Amino acid sequence: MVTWLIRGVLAVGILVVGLLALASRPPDSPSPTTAGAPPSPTPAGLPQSPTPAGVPQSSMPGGAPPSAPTPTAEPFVQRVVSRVARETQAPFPTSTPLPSGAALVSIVDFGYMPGTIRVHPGQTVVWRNDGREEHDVTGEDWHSGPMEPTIEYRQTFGTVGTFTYRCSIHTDMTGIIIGIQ
Ligand SMILES: [Cu+2]
Repeated sequence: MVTWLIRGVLAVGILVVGLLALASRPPDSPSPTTAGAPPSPTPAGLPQSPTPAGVPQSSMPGGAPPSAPTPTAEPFVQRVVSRVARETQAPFPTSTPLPSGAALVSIVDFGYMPGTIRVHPGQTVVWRNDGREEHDVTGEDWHSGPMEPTIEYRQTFGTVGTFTYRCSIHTDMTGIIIGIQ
């Protein structure tokens, strides 16, 4: 009899513990487990709106962090671009050498071909108007004067340096002479 009593007490105790556990769980689990409809309004209304709103707002003032990564990315891109520019500097377009050793720049409508050439000190550059329009070659202190089609103009660069020129008739026509040793 005593054994049955003990077993009964244990069984009742287990039942009570189980019931207590079930009773304590409902408040927590009912929302996700029991009914999806009723629980959702409560958790969604309380935690979602107040909490997310509160967190973003507090972090929004910290809008500084987002802006910080941007300046970091820009220098990186510039570094890559500068490296590309450095590597492409070597194969500058070269002009067609004339039998005389002069460098030929063809003037077309509306540009100089090639737009950038390298010459050595003392080398003569010949511009020839291969276009149908009138052009000229205007440097810093030298000027070809108006050049009708087929007309040529010569200029010798005796020093190392970069010399830019343009067409005074069509000012967006520009060219560069680079004197190298
Ligand atoms: Cu022109």
